[in-house]
Amino acid sequence: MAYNSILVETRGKVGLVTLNRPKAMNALNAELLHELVQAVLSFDAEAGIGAILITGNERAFAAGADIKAMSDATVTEMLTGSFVELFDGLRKVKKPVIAAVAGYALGGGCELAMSCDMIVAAENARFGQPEVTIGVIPGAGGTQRLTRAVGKAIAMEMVLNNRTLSAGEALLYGLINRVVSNERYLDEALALASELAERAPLAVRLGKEAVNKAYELSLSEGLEAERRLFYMLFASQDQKEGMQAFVDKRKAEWQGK
Ligand code: DAK
Repeated sequence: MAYNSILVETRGKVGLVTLNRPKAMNALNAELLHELVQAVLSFDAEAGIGAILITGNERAFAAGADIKAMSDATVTEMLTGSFVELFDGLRKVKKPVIAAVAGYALGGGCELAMSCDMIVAAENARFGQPEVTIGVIPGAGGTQRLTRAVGKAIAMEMVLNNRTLSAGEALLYGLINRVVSNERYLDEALALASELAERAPLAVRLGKEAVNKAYELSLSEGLEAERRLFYMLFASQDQKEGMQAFVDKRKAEWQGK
């Protein structure tokens, strides 16, 4: 499959998608988003792939939706456009998705990173929701995912007053998983993704589903959902293999069944 605005490759069991509009700071236009979602979903369907990594370049993960493409849009065009549906496409992904962020992750770029399951950031990463500076608010999950991640106080400052977070602040406030040097962030994210790709696939998949339930459900509903997913794993060969391997003091061999 040929793409214009992204680069796609596999590294072992990791599917790597690189946003590739460097001259526009990887601004998310319809083509890029469409290609991104298509590539991620096809990695999700590929048997040999266990985890997916999304990255940008050293200057920008993504500086948001493409303002130039959006500036003259009417409300009807925004309402009927595919931006949010494409974004929502990422929610269908069953395998773990990691964002490796260097430079700017602003607006839709920050929302894209937050749509991933984990974020590895370079020291130079900057996270922000600057929409207020162009007369709008976040529209792809920024006010919701950010508030759940960093809490109301910091989210209010970011959304209402364009406060940006350094990588260190983002780590402190719980937005990201780790901060790595600018030279090593991609390698580190790849190592994390490779580690995930070697784990029991069904347990990883249901673990992701269970954690995501915590966003949607009350505590008792979430606990109920978790329990059902937990029981379900006892129907898998991997549960038998994992526990037997522990008893035998050997490394488990996962089948994903
Ligand atoms: N869109 C289009 N082009 C962009 C861009 C963007 N978001 N960000 C940067 N660029 C372009 C610049 O225009 C410039 O292009 P040329 O002038 O060279 O042609 C090139 O990238 C380099 O940028 P700068 O010259 O500005 O570089 P600097 O290092 O000086 O500054 C910067 C980098 C990232 C701080 C700055 O470019 C900047 O502030 N960019 C805009 C950041 C921003 O405001 N982001 C939020 C966008 S709004 C929706 C839901 C959600 C959304 C949309 C729809 N629906 C529900 C339908 C999301 C909205 C957003 O994300």
